[in-house]
Amino acid sequence: MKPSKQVEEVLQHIRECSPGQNEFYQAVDEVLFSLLPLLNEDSRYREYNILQRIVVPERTVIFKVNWLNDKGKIETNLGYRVQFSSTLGPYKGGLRFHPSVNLGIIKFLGFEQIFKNALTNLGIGGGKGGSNFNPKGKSENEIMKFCQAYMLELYRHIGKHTDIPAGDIGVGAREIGYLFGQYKKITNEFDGILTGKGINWGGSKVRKEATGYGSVYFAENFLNANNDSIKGKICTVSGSGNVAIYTIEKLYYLGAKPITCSDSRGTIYHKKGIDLTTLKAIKEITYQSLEVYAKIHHDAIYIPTHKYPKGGHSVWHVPCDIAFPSATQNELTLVDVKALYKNGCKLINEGANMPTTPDALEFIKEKGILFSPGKAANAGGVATSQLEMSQNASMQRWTFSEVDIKLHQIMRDIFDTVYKTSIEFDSKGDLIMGANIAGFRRVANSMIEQGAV
Ligand code: NDP
Ligand code: 2IT
Repeated sequence: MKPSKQVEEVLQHIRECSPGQNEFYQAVDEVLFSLLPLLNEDSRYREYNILQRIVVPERTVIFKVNWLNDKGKIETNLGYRVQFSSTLGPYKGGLRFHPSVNLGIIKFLGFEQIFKNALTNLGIGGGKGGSNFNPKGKSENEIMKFCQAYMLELYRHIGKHTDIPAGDIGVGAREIGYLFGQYKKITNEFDGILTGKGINWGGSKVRKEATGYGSVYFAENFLNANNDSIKGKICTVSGSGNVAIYTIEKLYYLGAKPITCSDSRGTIYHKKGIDLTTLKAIKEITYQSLEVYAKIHHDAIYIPTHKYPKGGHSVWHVPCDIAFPSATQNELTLVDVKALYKNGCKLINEGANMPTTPDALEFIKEKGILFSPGKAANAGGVATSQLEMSQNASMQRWTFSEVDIKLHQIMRDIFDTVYKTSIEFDSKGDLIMGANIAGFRRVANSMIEQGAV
């Protein structure tokens, strides 16, 4: 059977077996189609049925989470952990707490995580989890209660050699703290079963900053390969969470000017540059809306979502040299990318997971805009999680600069691997193909070596 036919069969099959999982189909479609040059060249992947096998998670856990709200009422949410692939190491990937979470979203994230983790060249498999719990508007006590109830079930599925969750949307240092405390209470063991832990109790320096810093390091490598650099660039960033904040911080360190950020209610455009101290205070300490930013900085413009262009997001309509989508999936649409192109944007560097819609990706390829896929550009977070595991296992504590130097090197190596792979398959500069093939090849070859398990 021709590889293209086989790919189509697998895509058809996942639609029949797992109905309604649109984000999962989107992630799988992108990966499998971009593997065609490799599949045409090497028949082993077909002989060993790798495609059919790799799209099925090794284990999917779905559980009920009952917790007591401040009024003493029991609330119920769904909890998930999808343990997708343990081929390269224990399952590794974040937890997302957001009302939009469903099985299809967790599966898309877990699927992407397999290849991202493979690209780091470290020993980590792929997994993802979370809940449809909405942290917005909840008290500190309710968040703690929810985290404890969630861990009361999750604890039996994780372990330092089995599965090591971390943060993602809605799960930051605070939630990791409550989750860890509960795990320790249940098991009576102080174990490195989560990453993103507090610095005083087993966390690693730079883990908080790692995804954002790593994303900027990746962009710098890509620009350098094109005889350019970050210095002096005007940058638009979406989101205002963990990834966005530390992308903005590193952009300033490297002499660029980040002029936007956004949240689920609106966008801030601050022409003279985003004030990082205000942003951190609003998003890391008081957990407020970005509207507050514009009340503090009168020269900043706040655009609420109801004023966004039809089918698009205002953040991408501000002229820039580089765009850093760093909020969520499908946040950069065809309408948006057309505006970026018209305004002369040179590079789109994905900090979030799958932020670009498929039609926007087509347009990007057609126009030859430089593009860094998330599974390569945002891999600095999970890579630094592995550095945290490594410190926990060896009972060491590395300094900020020791970890940062390692992160910097890992991002360079990922870029080199992805870039060289794109050249190997005659698509110089198509880093989507480079990332998917390089990640897949490492996992698939290892699957063949490990036999039918
Ligand atoms: P945070 O929860 O810290 O921040 C998320 C940001 O995105 C917030 O500003 C949030 O706004 C906004 N956002 C979330 N969902 C939506 C939505 N549906 N519509 C509009 N805005 C939205 O998450 P992170 O910064 O950790 O994650 C951001 C992205 O990066 C995600 O795609 C995540 O999967 C990815 N990622 C994260 C890594 C990490 O280490 N944390 C590693 C690699 C990738 P609001 O506060 O209003 O909800
Ligand atoms: O998407 C991701 O890579 C993350 N949310 C981080 C995962 C991790 O285990 O650090």
